[in-house]
Parts: sequence; C-alpha cells; structure tokens
Amino acid sequence: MIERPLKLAGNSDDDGDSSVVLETRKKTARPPLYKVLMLNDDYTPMEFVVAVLERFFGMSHAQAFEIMLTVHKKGVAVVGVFSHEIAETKVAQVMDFARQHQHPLQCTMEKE
Ligand code: TYC
Repeated sequence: MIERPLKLAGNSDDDGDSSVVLETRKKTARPPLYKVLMLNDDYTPMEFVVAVLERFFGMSHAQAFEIMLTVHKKGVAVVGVFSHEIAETKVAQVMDFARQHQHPLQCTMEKE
C-alpha cells in the first residue's frame, strides 16, 4: 500500500517559522474485477449462445456471433469483466437461462 504525506496547510505569514501539517492517506483501492467466461460444449446450439450474449452482455448480433465462434473454436472466451457482484449475477442469469432451455451451457467467473 502506498502512503504519501498530504499537505493540508502551510504557514504563509512571514514571521520566520514555517510548518506544514502532514497526514498519511491510504490511496483508495479499486475493487477487484472478475472475468466472466463462457465454455464450449457439444450440444448447446450456436444461436442460443448468440442470444445469451446479446441478452445478458449487451452485445450486438455481430459481436455476439464473433465471441460465440471464438468459444466454439478455442473452448473458452472472456465475455465480460465486472465487479464481483455483477459477475455473479451474470453467471447466475446465464446458468438459469440455459437450464430453463435444457442446454448444458456453462458460464464461470474468475478473478482478473
Ligand atoms: N459447440 C456448440 C455447437 O457446435 C456451440 C457452442 C458455442 C456451445 C459456444 C457453447 O459456449 C458455447 N453447437
């Protein structure tokens, strides 16, 4: 953790002395980010994956198709990066939607 003195005030009267008040301040840590990953399988229809990426990740049809093909060819792709809470929600939404439609589509998250 980086600490640095924070200058709050200095004497500007010209009576010869000089002083500053120093305070240590911790820099505000940014919250950790989580990658949401989509996994390939042999059964989920391509169009279903495209629809998921459009619906839950706000992708255009062209973007969604491109990412779906990456997953299909490479086995996995990052489909978004979010705070822990948002990532958990996206994963749950995708898994629920896939289960409702009886597709084995898998979605996970991992710390960036
Ligand atoms: N491999 C699937 C098929 O050939 C398509 C697919 C793509 C499935 C991406 C899952 O995350 C996935 N029907």
